[in-house]
Amino acid sequence: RARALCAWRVVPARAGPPVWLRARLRQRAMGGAAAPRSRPNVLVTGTPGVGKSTTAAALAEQAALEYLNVGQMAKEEGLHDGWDEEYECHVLDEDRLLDEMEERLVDGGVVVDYHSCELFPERWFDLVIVLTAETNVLHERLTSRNYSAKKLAANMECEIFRVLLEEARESYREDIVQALPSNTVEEMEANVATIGKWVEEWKPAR
Ligand code: DAT
Repeated sequence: RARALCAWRVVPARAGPPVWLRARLRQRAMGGAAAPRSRPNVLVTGTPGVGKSTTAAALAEQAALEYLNVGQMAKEEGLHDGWDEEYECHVLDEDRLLDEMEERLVDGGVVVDYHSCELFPERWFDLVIVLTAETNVLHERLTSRNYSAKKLAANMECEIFRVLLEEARESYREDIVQALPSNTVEEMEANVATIGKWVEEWKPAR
């Protein structure tokens, strides 16, 4: 499967189970039940450049959620384990990252921003938003970043084949996964308003 390439990612293990299977095994070990929380956790995912950071930060402000940018957290807390030549990115220290995230997500009220979603336990999130952008829009946004031609092509392919949407549908209950277009500022504002309203109306399961 094509992969979104950004500065950070969990690189598939050369040996041993793939990322999604590691997530399932971890989930089983930690217990599969949804944790009781008074506010929802939202995951904002999608190919690099679709507008995750912009949207998630605006949503956090509007809905009074905590914003958690996974790549930034990995950088600030040194949660890395070297550099991967093939994927041109830092390799995340998956176990430490997930342990730290667990602590921050347990009480709810967090919006998480990351360009992959299969590594997180399913029970962490109440809503999974997959942002999308049209090819020409995304291409323009990504060429203004200093990505290699290879990285640019990999991310374009990832978007064209809706890899993140498929990954989200395979990793989470289908009724909590929602794809939203993010080509224009108007669309972004509408998305923030829609998700913000959903957050406001959310009630914990009894
Ligand atoms: P990501 O976090 O998915 O990598 P970003 O939030 O950094 O993406 O956005 C990439 C660039 O595109 C940035 O310059 C802001 C701009 N942008 C994001 N969402 C947009 C939208 N809906 N309309 C117009 N520009 C947008």
